Amino acid sequence: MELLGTTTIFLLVCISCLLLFTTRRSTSQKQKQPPGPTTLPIVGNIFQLNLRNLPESFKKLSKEYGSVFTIHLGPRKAVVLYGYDAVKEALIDQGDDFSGRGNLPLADRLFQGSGIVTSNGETWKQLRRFALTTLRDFGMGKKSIEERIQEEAHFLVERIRNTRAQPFNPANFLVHAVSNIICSIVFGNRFDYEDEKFLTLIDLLNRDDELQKSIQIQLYNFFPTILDYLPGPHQKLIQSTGKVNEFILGIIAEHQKTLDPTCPRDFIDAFLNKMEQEKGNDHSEFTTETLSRTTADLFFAGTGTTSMTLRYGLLILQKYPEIVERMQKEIDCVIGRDRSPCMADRSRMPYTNAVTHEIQRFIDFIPLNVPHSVIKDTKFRDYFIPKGTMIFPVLNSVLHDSKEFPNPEKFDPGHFLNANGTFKKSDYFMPFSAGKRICAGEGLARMEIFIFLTAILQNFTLKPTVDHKDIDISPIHSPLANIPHSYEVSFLPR
Ligand code: HEM
Ligand SMILES: *[C@@H]1O[C@H](CO)[C@@H](O)[C@H](O)[C@H]1NC(C)=O
Ligand SMILES: CC(=O)N[C@H]1CO[C@H](CO)[C@@H](O)[C@@H]1O
Repeated sequence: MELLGTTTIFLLVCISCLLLFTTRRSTSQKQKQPPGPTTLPIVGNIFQLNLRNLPESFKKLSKEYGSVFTIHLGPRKAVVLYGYDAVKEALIDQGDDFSGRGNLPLADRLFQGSGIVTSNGETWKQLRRFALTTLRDFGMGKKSIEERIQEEAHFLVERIRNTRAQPFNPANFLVHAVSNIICSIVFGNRFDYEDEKFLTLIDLLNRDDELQKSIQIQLYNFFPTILDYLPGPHQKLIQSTGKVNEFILGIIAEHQKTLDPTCPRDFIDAFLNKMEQEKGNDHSEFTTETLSRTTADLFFAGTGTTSMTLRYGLLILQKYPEIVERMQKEIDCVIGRDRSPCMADRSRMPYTNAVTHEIQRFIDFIPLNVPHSVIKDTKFRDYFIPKGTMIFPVLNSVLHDSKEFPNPEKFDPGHFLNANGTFKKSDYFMPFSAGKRICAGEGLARMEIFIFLTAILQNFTLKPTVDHKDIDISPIHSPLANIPHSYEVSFLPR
C-alpha cells in the first residue's frame, strides 16, 4: 500500500509536468483553439463533468461555448463537436482529416495489436476495406448473410415459443441469437444454444458487457498509468479479453488445417486466402494476429450493440401496444403468416421501417460516439486543431435534435413518416455515426434488427408484467452506452 501511494504521487507529478509542457507549447502556437471551460492541472475538467452522464454535461457546455469546444479529460485534451452541422462538417466534409481513432488507453491495453476499431493509418484502411467487402458477401460461403439471419430468427422464434408464454428476461436469448450471426459469418457455423463452447464464449463477452458499465473503466481512459497498479474490474476485463483471444486463435488453427482455398467457408477462410495472396509482401497487413484481432472486433463491436438495441426495442414496444398492433397489421398484409420476413419486404413496410429507425434514434445507444482523432494539423471553421487531438463527434446531439425531431425525448415513429404514410428519410439518422469511420457493421445490424423484430412480432404479441403505462423506457446511462432497465416479458403466440 505504501509503495502504491508513492508510485501514484510520482506518476501524478510526471503527468502534471507533461501537462505544463503541453499547455506552454500550444499557447506558443498563437493559433485559435476551440474555447472551453478553465482547466485544473492533472484532473482537467473532471469536476465540471458528470461522469455518469457525459452527454448531459456536454449539452450544458455547448450552451456556453458553442458547437465546437475543448475539454480536458484528466490530462488529455479533447475537442467536442456538438450538433448536426459541426458533426457533418467534420465527419463528412472534412472526413479524411477526422478519420483517426482517438487512442483509448483501455482499448490499447486490452487489444494489443490491431483490428479495425482501434487501428489507424494503412492497417486500418486495409483491414476495414477487407471486412466491408467480405461482409458484403463476396467470396464467403454459399449462404448469404440475409439467409443466415433468417435461419437464426427461426431458431430464436422457436426458442421463444418454448417459453410457453411465461414471463422471462429475454436478454440472453437475444445475445445468443445475435452472436450466432457473427459466429456464422466468421466461423462458418452457428452453434446450438446449449453448446458449451458457445456458452463459454458468450459468458466472456457478457462479463465484459457488465464491466464496461463500471465507472472505473471510464476513469481508466483518463488515468491509465495510475490505474494499472490498482486492482478492480478493469483487471478482470483484461483477463477475459485475453480468453476470448485464445478461443479465436483455436478456431483459426482449426480453419488452417481444413482450408480449401477454392471454397472459402467464412470470414476466416477469406482472410486466410488473402494472407496467402500477400505472402511475398513483407509489409502485408494480413497476418494471423490481425486476423484474430479483427475477428474479436466483430464480436465486441457487433454483439452487445445489436442485442442491446433489440432488448431495448422490445421494452419500448411493450409500452406502446397500439404501435405493435399497427406493425402487425403491416406484417400480416405484406408478409402474411406463411413465410419468414426478408429484406425485400422492408420497402413495402414504411411503418415498421419507421419504428426500427425510431428505436435506434430514441435509444441513442452510443451517445458520444467512439472517439475520433485528427490525423494531421487541421483547420476546422476558424479553429486550429493539432494533429492527434481526440475528437468527440457527439451523436446524441444529432439524434435528439429538436428541429429535425420535434419532441426528441418522446418515442414517436412519426419522426420517420411523411404525412401520407410513406417513409421519411433523415440525414440526422446517425446511430452508426457517419463518414470514413461509420460503423462497419451497419448493413448487418440493420438487417438483424429488421428481421428479428418482424419475425418476433409475426409470431407473438408482447405482454408486459406491469401496466404498460408504468414501463420506464428511460436509459440507464453508462460511460459508453445507454442501456435499458432490466425487465421480464411474456410472448403470447398469435
Ligand atoms: C445497433 C448496432 C450497432 C450500432 C449502434 C453501432 C454503432 C457504431 C458506432 C457509433 C461506431 C463508431 C463509428 C465512428 O467511429 O465514427 C461503430 C464502429 C464499428 N462497428 Fe458498429 N454498431 C452496431 C453494430 C455493429 C455490428 C453488428 C458490427 C459487426 C459486424 C459492427 C462493427 C463495427 C466496427 C468494426 C466498427 C469500427 C469501424 C472503424 O473504426 O472503422 N458494429 N459502430
Ligand atoms: C408522400 O409525401 C412525400 C413528402 O411529403 C412525397 O415526397 C411523396 O412523393 C408522397 N408520396 C405519395 C405516394 O404520395
Ligand atoms: C421466424 C419464424 O419462425 N417465423 C415464423 C412465424 O410463424 C409463421 C407461421 O405462423 C412461420 O411461417 C414463420 O416462419
